[in-house]
Amino acid sequence: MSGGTRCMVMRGGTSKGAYFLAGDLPPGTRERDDLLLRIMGSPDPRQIDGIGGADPLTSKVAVVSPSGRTDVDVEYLFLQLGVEEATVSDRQNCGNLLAGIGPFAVERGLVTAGPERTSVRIRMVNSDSVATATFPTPGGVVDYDGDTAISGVPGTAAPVVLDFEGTEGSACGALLPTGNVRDVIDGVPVTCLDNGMPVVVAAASGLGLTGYEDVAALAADEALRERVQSLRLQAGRLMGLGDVSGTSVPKTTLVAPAREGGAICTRTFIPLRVHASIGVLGAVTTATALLMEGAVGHDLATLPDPGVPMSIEHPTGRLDVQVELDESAGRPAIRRSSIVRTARKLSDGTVFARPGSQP
Ligand code: NQM
Repeated sequence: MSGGTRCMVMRGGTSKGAYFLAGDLPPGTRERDDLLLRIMGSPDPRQIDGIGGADPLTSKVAVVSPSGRTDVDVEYLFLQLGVEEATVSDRQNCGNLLAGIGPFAVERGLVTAGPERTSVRIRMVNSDSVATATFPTPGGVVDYDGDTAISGVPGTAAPVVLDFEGTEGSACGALLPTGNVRDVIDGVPVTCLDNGMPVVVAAASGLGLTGYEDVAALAADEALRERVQSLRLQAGRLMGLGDVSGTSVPKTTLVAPAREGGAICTRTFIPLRVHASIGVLGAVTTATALLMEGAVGHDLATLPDPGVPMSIEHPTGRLDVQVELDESAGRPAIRRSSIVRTARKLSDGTVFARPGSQP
């Protein structure tokens, strides 16, 4: 057995992942990805011989390094590992694992904590955009405890405030990558948007659904899965992403009028598995669509007053996001996006990968 690899396991928002310093991993991408797959236990539906949790939301890796840029503290590369497939993708970002990056950077000594709270400027390598994470560090030590609750996580924890910059066109190069506010694919009106995550927004009714179905019912609907796949394959081309059959983006979010007092009700496919809630940047992108005149969902949403967070309902609760859109110049532009998450250190130590000779 090898000497193992230094690794911290953290819950970031409603996801869980393995956090590494880049310097603790092999420098070559092939060797790094091979090691990470063996550490997580992929490919295997149960990831039984690794530390992955047999779900895309718990088969995630964050690779963190000091930044050479003067306006940024650390670089964060997100890697989505397949569960049943031996895939490692850097084509999407993860706003949930992002919540753990600031605390991890302090824990590993990359950033010196302030006496009460610390703000860490993080370059999200996948999208070449920046997020500032602010979290409590009383006495210069990360405090994970607090009274902020987020849907999908039991109990409460310390808030991590995430402010995004430059998320427009994160993977597609433009906020409206097809050039249109609305397109029609397979007869279904959609809005294809990228404000941190490429997302295809469609009305649930456009697919013959109410939008309030539970996750199990949606997951069991084979015909729906095929329709979602057809939508995203065509949308992927229109969005300039090429053939997206083997990638985790774009996501598809189905929207319906809110029924719990929020702005909208959502059901999201990542890319075909039904999300238990909704991703952070996926929610930021969906909220952006709702604000846009003419976009799918705009007429279905109950929009809050400017400056008030928008509450996105999902299968296990709500996610509140703040997006400010500027449509004054004719072309929509993002003024600000932010969100509050929590994170928690679950373990810190050495992880041992299964030997490399196995498939
Ligand atoms: O959208 C799931 C998640 C995510 C990604 C996904 C995410 C985001 O819930 O920023 O956080 O969309 O694959 O962690």
